[in-house]
Amino acid sequence: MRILVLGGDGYLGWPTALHLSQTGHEVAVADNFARRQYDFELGVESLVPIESLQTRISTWHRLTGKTIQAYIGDLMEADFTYDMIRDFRPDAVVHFAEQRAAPYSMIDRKHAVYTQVNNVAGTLNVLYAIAEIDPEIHLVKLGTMGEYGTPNIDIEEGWLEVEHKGRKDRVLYPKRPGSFYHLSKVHDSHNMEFACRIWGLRATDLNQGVVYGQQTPETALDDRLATRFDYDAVFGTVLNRFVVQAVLGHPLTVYGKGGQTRGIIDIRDTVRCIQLACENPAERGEFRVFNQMTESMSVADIAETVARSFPDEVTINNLDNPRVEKEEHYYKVVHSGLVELGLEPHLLSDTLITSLFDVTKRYAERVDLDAMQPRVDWRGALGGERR
Ligand code: NAD
Ligand code: USQ
Repeated sequence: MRILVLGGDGYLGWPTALHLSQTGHEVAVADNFARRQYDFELGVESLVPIESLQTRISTWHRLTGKTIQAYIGDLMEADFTYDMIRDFRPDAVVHFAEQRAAPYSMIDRKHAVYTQVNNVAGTLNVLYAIAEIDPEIHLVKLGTMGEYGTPNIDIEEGWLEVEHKGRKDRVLYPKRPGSFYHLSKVHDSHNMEFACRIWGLRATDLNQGVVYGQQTPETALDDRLATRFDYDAVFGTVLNRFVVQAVLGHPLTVYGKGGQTRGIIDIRDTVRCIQLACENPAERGEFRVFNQMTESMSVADIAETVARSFPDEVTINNLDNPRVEKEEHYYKVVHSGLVELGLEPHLLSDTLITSLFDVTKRYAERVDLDAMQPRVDWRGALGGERR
């Protein structure tokens, strides 16, 4: 298949592009390097050094003989988006290209507006381009488990059968997310469902849990193919942060009681899920939703699992929670769709955690300890930096 990976320079987009190329697909990537720019803005960088997109692509070509085409531009620019889709003529578009950090979206008004405009308008341009150029193209879009929030009932895969006053219907599962970033994904989901229902597009919304890990078989082939590994309080995700903290002897930063439970997934399963979604497209007119996670864990359990795998003393520090979220709640998620397509999950294991320790030790001198402290506070209408 011809697969266009939007956001192909990012943490997940790059390993996904390599995996799809390795499994025989014709791959192109697109990116505007916004992610590299946020690093400059925040004064942080990936723990693992990353090469330019051009070096990554030429290294892959030298090692495997496979070619990945690159489109450098912004999805907010409709002309760029249309020209790219006309030029590459993909069978599937995999869309990772959004601002993806909840704390970044909660810094202030400017960052909230940027996040929602970038994410929602970028996706609208993609939907229009597909509808006008070739409605057969399958859109595989990264959503998030955080769209659902933490409801007091089981979380279904995107849709809910309801019975109300004796009548039945199938409706989009109600959403109650926890940040302006997570809300941008809810808005995207509604726009995609509308485009499928009204224009007959085909789309898969992958509500992914928190990703952990840094290597896939393809990125491990050469240091120049490495993907980023963020540990700072804005872009670092919880398990990756805890591993870096454990190696450095820094207390693990559990927000509040740590009872908040999340769906999690290994980066090796992320790339496989995308492959499965592309190779088994949704039907024309179908808005298909999968919950892309493999297990649920509370933040406290994640901290204890990391601490247990570490030979030295690791302390756990329960910080005042800078976010507004339930720290004790029901959490039961249906996530069978991707397993039915053939996913064989890697569950969190000591081996994975130990391999992350090795990556962290290798680059430990690059860590900026100040970047570990959460400074973005959800409270109050203005959110903003903690002083
Ligand atoms: P990332 O920030 O590393 O990658 C996103 C890429 O998209 C970046 O390279 C960025 O430069 C690019 N981009 C952003 N806006 C763009 C635009 N307007 N035009 C062109 N390129 C643009 O993020 P990631 O961790 O790889 O996440 C990828 C996707 O997966 C996101 O949509 C995110 O919401 C979703 N997701 C991530 C996780 C996680 O734990 N990392 C979990 C669930 C869902
Ligand atoms: N947390 C801590 N300590 C930390 C960091 C986080 O206790 O040092 C807690 C948070 O309070 C939260 C949970 O861990 O309850 C997850 O936080 P996170 O920063 O790992 O994840 P989140 O903000 O939800 O965002 C990440 C990705 C985002 C993706 C989402 C999937 O950045 O792109 O959409 O995970 S999900 O959580 O399923 O919505």
